[in-house]
Amino acid sequence: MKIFTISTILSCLISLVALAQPSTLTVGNTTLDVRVVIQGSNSSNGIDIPWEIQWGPDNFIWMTERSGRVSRLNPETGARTTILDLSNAVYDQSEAGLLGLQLHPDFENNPYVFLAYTYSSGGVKERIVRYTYNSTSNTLGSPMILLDNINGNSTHIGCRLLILPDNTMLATTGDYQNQSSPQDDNALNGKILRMNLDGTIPSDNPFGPTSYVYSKGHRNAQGLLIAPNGTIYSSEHGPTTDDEFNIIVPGGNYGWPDVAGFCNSTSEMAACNTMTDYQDPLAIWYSGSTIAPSDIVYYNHPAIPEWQGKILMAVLKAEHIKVIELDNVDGTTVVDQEIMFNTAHANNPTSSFNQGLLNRLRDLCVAPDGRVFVATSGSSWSNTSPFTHSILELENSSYSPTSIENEQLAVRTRVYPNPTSGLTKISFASELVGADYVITDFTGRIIATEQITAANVTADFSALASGLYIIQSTNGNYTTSERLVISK
Ligand SMILES: [Ca+2]
Ligand SMILES: [Ca+2]
Ligand SMILES: [Ca+2]
Repeated sequence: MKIFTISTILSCLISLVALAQPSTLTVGNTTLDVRVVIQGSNSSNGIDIPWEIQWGPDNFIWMTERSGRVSRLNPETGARTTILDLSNAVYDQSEAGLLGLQLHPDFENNPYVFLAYTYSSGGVKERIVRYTYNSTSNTLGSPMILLDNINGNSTHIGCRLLILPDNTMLATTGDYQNQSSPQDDNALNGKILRMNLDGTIPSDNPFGPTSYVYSKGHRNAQGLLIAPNGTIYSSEHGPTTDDEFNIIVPGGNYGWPDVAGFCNSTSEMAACNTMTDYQDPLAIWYSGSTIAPSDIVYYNHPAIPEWQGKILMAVLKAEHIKVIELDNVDGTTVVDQEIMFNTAHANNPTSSFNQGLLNRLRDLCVAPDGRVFVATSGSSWSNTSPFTHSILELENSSYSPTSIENEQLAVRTRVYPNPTSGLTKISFASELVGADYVITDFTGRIIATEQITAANVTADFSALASGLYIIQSTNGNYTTSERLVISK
């Protein structure tokens, strides 16, 4: 007769404890309600290793799972609809599978979904493919391969995608456990690649119009974001030390495999001296261990004031959300960082893992109303047990936008050209004529205030530095907020 041992019973109890999500979390003076939107189960409606979540213009969460499903998830009800099942096509193993997802920024007119996944074809490869969303059938179809035959592996395969304001797309590739690739300009691995949204190479790529390479010397970048000021940030997994937080510049060399973390040892400094445009990270975690940083997002909403204007990083191994505060001049230095929801790790950051309140965190997305959604991935590297893979909503339910904002009708402002550098045409809705318009930079700092004297005006932006700005105006029942990109 088989009886349960004490250790089995204990591990069951520990599992039960680990399953429970906290119902609230504290961020400074703010209390966040935690709600499980959907969690893993053995049924087809559960989820298994959610890799990417992105808020869509339809107010659904668009989600990949590593095993090969793309879904639209109703964030209010948790109902999910699989709109593409690539499980027969993807190579799903360890870190590899269906990974990155991006929606076209003008999805109403260009209903494209960009995916990155690994597949088997004479070894493991990875590809980046564009699908078209059919809203009638609620499915993705018409795949168009943008780039394939990139060398892959079961680990170190990158696959984070990011579409930039100039309608090009960045894609991270890992070193696929081949350390000669990151410094080889002719290899696609160990790089951040940049392509047009049809898969062609942008003519202004830094290594010339025949190279997809945007930056080199990467090991395995798993996070990419563009801040409102136009700066691109990335998180990257280090070997056994030195996870990195980088600013990505075109043509930059991020050092791997000759440099891990800061260029600070004798051999590293010798290597750095031979590199063109070597870039040191802004921060590392740590010189004696790693945390496994994943998705990064820029939080720019008053709903959680402690996080506004800061970068949130989902952390896998060390089980926390890291809040990164940058200097408000040009965002090139980390002035503060905070470990959320893992007191043990916060108290002993180089050695305490696996004690986070939310387990391993892989991905984030922010709703337009300031709610943060988190994709969790169980309590260990190999964890596949039900109910530990989830999408959680973090909401400050005591926050409510002022009623005047609720009643205002958002109207479009058209800016041409955009990006721009000098004289620029701005077309406002006629309802706004007579009101002022305000131009702010990414920190919310007011750069200029002008009156809207006519629906069509011409402005001279030649005095503005390159970066992202917001044109805003409010008049009675109407409001507008439009992005303005200055590129010189
Ligand atoms: Ca995301
Ligand atoms: Ca580096
Ligand atoms: Ca180093």
